[in-house]
Amino acid sequence: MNSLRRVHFILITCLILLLSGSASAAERPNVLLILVDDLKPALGCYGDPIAQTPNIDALAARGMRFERAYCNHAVCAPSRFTLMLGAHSTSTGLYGLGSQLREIVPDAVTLPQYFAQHGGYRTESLGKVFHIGHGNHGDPASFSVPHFHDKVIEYLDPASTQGGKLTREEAYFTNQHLDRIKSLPRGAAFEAPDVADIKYADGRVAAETVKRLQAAQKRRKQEETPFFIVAGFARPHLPFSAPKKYWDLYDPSELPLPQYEELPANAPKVAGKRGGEITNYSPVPTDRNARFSEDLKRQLIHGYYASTSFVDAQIGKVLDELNRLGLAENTIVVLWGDHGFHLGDLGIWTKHTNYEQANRIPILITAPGVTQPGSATQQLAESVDLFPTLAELAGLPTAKVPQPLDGVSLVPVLKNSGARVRNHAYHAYPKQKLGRAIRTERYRLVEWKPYKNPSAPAEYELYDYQTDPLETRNLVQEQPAVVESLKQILANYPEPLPRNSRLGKRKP
Ligand SMILES: [Ca+2]
Repeated sequence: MNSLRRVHFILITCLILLLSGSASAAERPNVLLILVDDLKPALGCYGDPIAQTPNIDALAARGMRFERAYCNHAVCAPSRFTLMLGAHSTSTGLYGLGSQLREIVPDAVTLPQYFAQHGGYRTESLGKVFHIGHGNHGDPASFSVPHFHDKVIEYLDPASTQGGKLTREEAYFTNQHLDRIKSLPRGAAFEAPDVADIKYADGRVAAETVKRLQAAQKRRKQEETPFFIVAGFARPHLPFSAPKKYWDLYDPSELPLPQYEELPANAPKVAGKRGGEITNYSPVPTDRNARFSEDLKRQLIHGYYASTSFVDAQIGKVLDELNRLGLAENTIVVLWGDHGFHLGDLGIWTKHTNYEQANRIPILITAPGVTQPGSATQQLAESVDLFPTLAELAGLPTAKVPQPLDGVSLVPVLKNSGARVRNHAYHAYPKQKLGRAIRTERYRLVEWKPYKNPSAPAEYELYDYQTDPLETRNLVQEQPAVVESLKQILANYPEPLPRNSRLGKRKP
């Protein structure tokens, strides 16, 4: 072929691809999806003055940071289902830690499955991806190869487990003795042994992800197969088990203590939380209403930050390898926290609420050729948006899947941080009543409705983040017009599906 003919051939090929709106597998970008358990935006790139997270900050500097991103359901398993299905928990009925995806939505096509079916991707998963434990065993149908499983609850110091006994949360996460958890001893809330990163699961998951990237690069070169790799990290989920060197990054006296430790004034009782998951760890008081000593608060907050820095270092190893292999220019990288975390604010620890700290999450998206380096947006975003966003970025057909698709594509925002594709975020959390929330730039409305008698009067909460960022007062009585406008947004959502039968158990 002479050079003129070659130019013609290339131009015609480009035109065909452009007109067909799709590319062959060989041209598709790879996807690296990094999931971090219980990670709130306590990160340098989100302006946290304490956090030491240089690797996640470097990732943010390569792409777009979503300043107003929210999970759809503030606990591990249901939140991960919302990400993987692009569907709200209230659209599927997947509300519980023990909810079985294939029992409730048998023909669901998950995000990686969609990429395999429509884009010829090889899909792989490592570490904490689907929630495993509490009766759940993951979803092998989602991936091309068996899942690389490792621990979430992990101890190295024998003193953390009363000399090597099976502790409550270890049993939950390994599906053992689920009927008698409270008879087991409590494990430590934190430990800081002087060990190498690889001694903990996140170190091993990073090392294995590095190997998978190396193999994926070869496969891409030899067989032109794009990859969709999901790497899930366990920290900063409790227990805060992290090597000593990450604890040493912080001066405990400089850590921020919670500013407001009461539940919001005039809020419905069902909305609040005391005790729960945190009380399964020693030395936390077992009395759910007990106040924590300042020393304990400081240790827990220290543990959260140390665990985040530990995870950051592991993510750095994966991203360094992506760069070294020359894959960064053709790989979409997403970092996502499955929900936020209360560090003693409102007197609440961990998650399981419809309040700001349990629901606001980090979302970072780097899409080569689409996102601007170091960009940020105020666009409200939800976990469910990642399904249609990634599909569009990869040039896959507009997602048509058996499950309801509640997400909207954020691609217009990735191209232009000022573009707007939604004016609120939606999330839900089931307690003694079902709580559903609308978060706008300024307000959050939460509706709490009984399950059995949905026509019974609902209870409401309203918070104004402009005048009361710490959620100290429910303003539902003071601001009826705002309440009414947010109720109208909520009314546009479908009736929530019933809570499944396993709910009602404690949700760690
Ligand atoms: Ca989680």
